[in-house]
Amino acid sequence: MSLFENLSQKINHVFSKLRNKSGLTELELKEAMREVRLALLEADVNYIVAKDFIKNVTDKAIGTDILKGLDSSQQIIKLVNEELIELMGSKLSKLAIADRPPTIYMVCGLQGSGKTTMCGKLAKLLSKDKKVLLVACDIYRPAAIKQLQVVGEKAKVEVFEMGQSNPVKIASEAVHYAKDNSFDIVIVDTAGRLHIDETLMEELKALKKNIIPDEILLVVDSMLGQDSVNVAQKFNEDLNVTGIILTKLDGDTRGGAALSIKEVTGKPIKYIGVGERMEDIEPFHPDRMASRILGMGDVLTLIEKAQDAISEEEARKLAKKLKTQSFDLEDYLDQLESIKKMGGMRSMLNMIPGVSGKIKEEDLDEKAMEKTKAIILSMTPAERRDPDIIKSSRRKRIAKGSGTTVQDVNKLLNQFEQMKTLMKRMKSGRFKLPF
Ligand SMILES: Nc1nc2c(ncn2[C@@H]2O[C@H](COP(=O)(O)OP(=O)(O)O)[C@@H](O)[C@H]2O)c(=O)[nH]1
Ligand SMILES: [Mg+2]
Repeated sequence: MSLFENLSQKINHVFSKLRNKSGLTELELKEAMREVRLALLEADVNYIVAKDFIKNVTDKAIGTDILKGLDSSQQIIKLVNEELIELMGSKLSKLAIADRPPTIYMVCGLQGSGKTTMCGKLAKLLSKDKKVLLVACDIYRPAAIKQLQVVGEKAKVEVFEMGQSNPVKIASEAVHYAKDNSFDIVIVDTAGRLHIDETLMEELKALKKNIIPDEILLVVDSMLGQDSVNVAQKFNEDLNVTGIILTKLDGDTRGGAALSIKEVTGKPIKYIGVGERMEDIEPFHPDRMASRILGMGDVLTLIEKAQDAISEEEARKLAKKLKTQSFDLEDYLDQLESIKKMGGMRSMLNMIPGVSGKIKEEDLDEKAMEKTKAIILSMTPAERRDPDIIKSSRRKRIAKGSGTTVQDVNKLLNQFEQMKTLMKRMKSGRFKLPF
């Protein structure tokens, strides 16, 4: 299940009942809002937040005369959308940058919340145009230092470590090192505990006092639901954090944290983690998130992901191939890779308006994609360029080489054939995408 799928489905259901009705009574509005409130609570939204939310929308709807209007249900959806956006912080909140480098980000949170992974993701993202240093201040387990090194390698950024010595000392040395070696950004990975405790907080406070970070980023595991909001509140009281990063929003979290945390802590969500890979990070755009919740998709994020996954050059080449119909299995393989880079088929489809929330798990077999890849990789370049030459004996060889069956190979070749036909039709204008 994807993020907010349930909430999205429920809210859509409420509004589909109202659709095509001209004018609404106050009672109908209140009944609909009651259902929205239940949906929010089921998504694990803090109950006070949910209550205020409903009150705001209801008051606004009654205060204007949209109930009498022709498209009142559309107007109410618009109100809900605006209220959702406001709830999540109105607009994108960017990371602060110091006047004089290096900019220092201190990353904190409970153990297992995803701090180390997030340090790597941020490092990779920011290192596109900045020189980034990762600092290992989680010294209590040697494995934690090693993990940051692995993450640093994946992100291709340098990792500063001094083994298991004092975290405050390590951090200050790291900042000196960063100054001497003209790093732009220093990201400090800190230790967490399974539960908030005073020792942890004291250590973080000492660290804060010493390195004076430009941002204290609190990493919060969204799977904790309501608890994540409590954790955030406590960290914020003690450390006065500057921003929140929600992780694991790819899992079957109900998403409530994303909707409550800003309202409860007053601190903006800056980024979200949507998977275990270094690329699985998104800036948090409240308006786009609201759009996803209401099943309106998120085309902008989709486009950005596509831009990250394929270069402009590649995109141009692909467009040309599609035009001249010289698209072959080699290109098909490239496309599968791009889809993977973009976070997989499911996350992509959920960002398309009208599609989100309508896809069933069984329709999207990501393993099938891996199988397809294996089959194409077992073909010779000549076969990939001209699949027509793949007759029976070649099919057997390919099946064997890819650990699949001849039926699997047949299926792939048929699919590819169908896709080409589809492309021809799209080109001749006889086929329109459903959205
Ligand atoms: N599905 C998913 N897993 C994540 C995400 N972020 C981190 N993880 C996983 O959560 C676990 C704990 O992460 P880690 O970075 O070690 O947490 P730390 O103890 O706070 O440093 C690891 O297995 C990560 O792969 C995310 O956004 N999505
Ligand atoms: Mg860690």
